Amino acid sequence: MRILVAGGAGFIGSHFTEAAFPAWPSAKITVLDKLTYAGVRSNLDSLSRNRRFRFVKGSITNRPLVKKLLKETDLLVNFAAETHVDRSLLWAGAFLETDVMGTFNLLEVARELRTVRRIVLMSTDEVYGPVMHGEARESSRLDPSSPYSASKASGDLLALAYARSFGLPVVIPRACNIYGPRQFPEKFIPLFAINALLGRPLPLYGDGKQKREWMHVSDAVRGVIAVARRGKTGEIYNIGTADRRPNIEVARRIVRSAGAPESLIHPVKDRPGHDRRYAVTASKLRRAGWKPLVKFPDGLDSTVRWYRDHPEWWKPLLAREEKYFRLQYSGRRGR
Ligand code: NAD
Ligand code: TDX
Repeated sequence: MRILVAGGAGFIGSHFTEAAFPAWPSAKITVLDKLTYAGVRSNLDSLSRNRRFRFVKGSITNRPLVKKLLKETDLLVNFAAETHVDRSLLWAGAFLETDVMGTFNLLEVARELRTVRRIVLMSTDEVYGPVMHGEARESSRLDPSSPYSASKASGDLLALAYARSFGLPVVIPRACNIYGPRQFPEKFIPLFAINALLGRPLPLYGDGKQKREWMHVSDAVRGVIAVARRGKTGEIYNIGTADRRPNIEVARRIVRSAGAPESLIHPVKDRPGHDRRYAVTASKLRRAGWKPLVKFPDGLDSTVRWYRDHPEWWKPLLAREEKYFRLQYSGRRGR
């Protein structure tokens, strides 16, 4: 068994890669990652002595490189993507480049070679757009709001077309919001945890009543492994917890967990096109034997603790991305 994990130096990809070694005990695992601002090579340090592991720096858009790697791959799992909604509102081009054209490149090479036995393309519940009532099913209408979610929806549609037209063995997990250690500090939970620990303001967008469905990264990884093993070709599998909470509640829990005062929570100007609510039903994957195990309050506390105990991980990233944070937040005070 040979596995290629694209985007394996990022948040979910690095947790998936660590879990893949015990899940596929004799597999050789290669990570392909471009190491964009979001890729952190040290996320894979625990594997550096593992003889079944190899790291290749490169892009999923690089046709010859992808061809070389896919020739020796049985299972492809793609996490490589531009992933932050706020950045997609500033610079959409990179999202089309990787999330659409990168996905197209993986599909084209796999179609040409015909040797990859399973292709797992990680996707998101954001492709359904705001779900004001009830829950999105895999068959629900796509209604993306941001350039990020539109790019992910485009990648999904291409992949489904390649499964139908060419019989490519594609499966698509669509996950709700994921949190846990090593998430890049631009995202809500790590950003708020770090700011609370530093005694800095927590920039809550709009009225803070937007709801997100939260899942610990360990449950997400088990979900992706279940889809890789038991998913049917050409099918989508929602991965979710049904645990939905307004952002303001999550912000309050974070400050409490960090031992900071609630007065640090600062309402700021809203995100344009901000989806009010996400909700998915994961009953299809539950029927295949998966269920989430981590309760949100426990997962959140342990995540805040991880950020408190690992400033050496996030401090250099904050410093390197200072320009982004200034651009994103400096003109936002008050809502
Ligand atoms: P991340 O931003 O932490 O990591 C993305 C990784 O992809 C980085 O290591 C980056 O260097 C790499 N990458 C980017 N462009 C690349 C390219 N062209 N070629 C090779 N590597 C490239 O993201 P994440 O949160 O781990 O998300 C991983 C996947 O899961 C994405 O597809 C995302 O859409 C999806 N997803 C994320 C969440 C979430 O809440 N974080 C929820 C649902 C789905
Ligand atoms: O500073 C902030 N203030 C704030 O109020 C940030 C960064 C976010 N928020 C709000 C916006 C959202 O309602 O918190 C919520 C979560 O925001 P993000 O962490 O940016 O996540 P979201 O936009 O929901 O998208 C995430 O989940 C689905 C990931 O970033 C995507 O990669 C994934 O596909």
